[in-house]
Amino acid sequence: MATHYRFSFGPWNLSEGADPFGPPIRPTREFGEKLEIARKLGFQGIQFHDDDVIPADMPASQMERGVADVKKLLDDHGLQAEFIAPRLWEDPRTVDGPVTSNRKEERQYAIERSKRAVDIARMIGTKDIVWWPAREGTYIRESKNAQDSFSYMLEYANALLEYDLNIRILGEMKPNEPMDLMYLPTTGHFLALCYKTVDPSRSGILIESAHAILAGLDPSDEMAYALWHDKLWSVHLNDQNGLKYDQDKAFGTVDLRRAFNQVWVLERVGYGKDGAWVGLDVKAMRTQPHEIAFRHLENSKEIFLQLVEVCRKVDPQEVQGLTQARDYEGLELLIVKHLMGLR
Ligand code: 3MF
Ligand code: MG
Repeated sequence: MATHYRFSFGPWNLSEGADPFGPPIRPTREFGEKLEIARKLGFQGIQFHDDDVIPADMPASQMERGVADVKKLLDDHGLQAEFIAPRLWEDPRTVDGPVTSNRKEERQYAIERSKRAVDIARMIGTKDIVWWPAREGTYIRESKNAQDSFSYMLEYANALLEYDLNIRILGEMKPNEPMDLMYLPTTGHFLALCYKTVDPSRSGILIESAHAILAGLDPSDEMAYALWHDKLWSVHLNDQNGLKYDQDKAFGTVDLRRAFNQVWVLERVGYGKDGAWVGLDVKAMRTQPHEIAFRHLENSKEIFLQLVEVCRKVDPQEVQGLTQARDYEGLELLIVKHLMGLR
């Protein structure tokens, strides 16, 4: 199918299947093998954490060479780097949420590590820095001053925006996990922060479907709201079965109608025609055999493209007629029939 959409995923989406209750169950794939899978499945981009590119402790003198090696591998596979996301949740210095930590030296670590991620982004050829503030929140409310925390988050964003005038920051908000309660838990919260930064024009949003669902919100409305602000700069499409742990299920596999609504919003504004990516953030089931532990990616992409087809088949005049007659029951049946392949 002819499409302008460009797709990406992160190397963590081809994982060994470990979960909090069990060890890895599949062998680790070499990075090159992951790129080969991306190419074969028709993806155009790879999302990176900073240390997916080079180790966090690689000396500065070796960085350029290290990043160039990865860039060459990407080029060889016809792939681009979509974004770099500083991994601010594994190092012991990040335990209290480095950006909002009560310790100054840890807040400093967050900024230094993220400036280095900006350097990596420049070297690998992307302007986009994704900030998932994984541990920026609290286990108990009394442990931090919330207002101070918001100021630290603003200072962090400003430090990066000022460090390199070409980069954009994309906030990827999530209401909980790993923290009990996270600061700036939704798109709307981060949007408000965007307008307070030193450069709102370079401060925007990446929306992950499951994160919106975990916040009890509808991902398509969240996307529409960010689009209305001209700030939906990327997405992490996936699905989520209720208010449980973050599941990262293949797109459209839990609630097809909800997935359709997201595609409908994106398709109707021509999302992606300016180069914005359709990013996936999906996890293979732990039961999936190694040799075919990429079908969650393949399927998510296929389901997205099929839903684009469904959107294009829905007759706008029929929708308009039903809307004008306020026959929303009729409109609902029309959409459901399309989703059942009966139209
Ligand atoms: C967590 C996530 C993360 C981010 C990634 C890039 C591990 O729920 O979605 O995936 O997407 O860190 O920001
Ligand atoms: Mg994500």
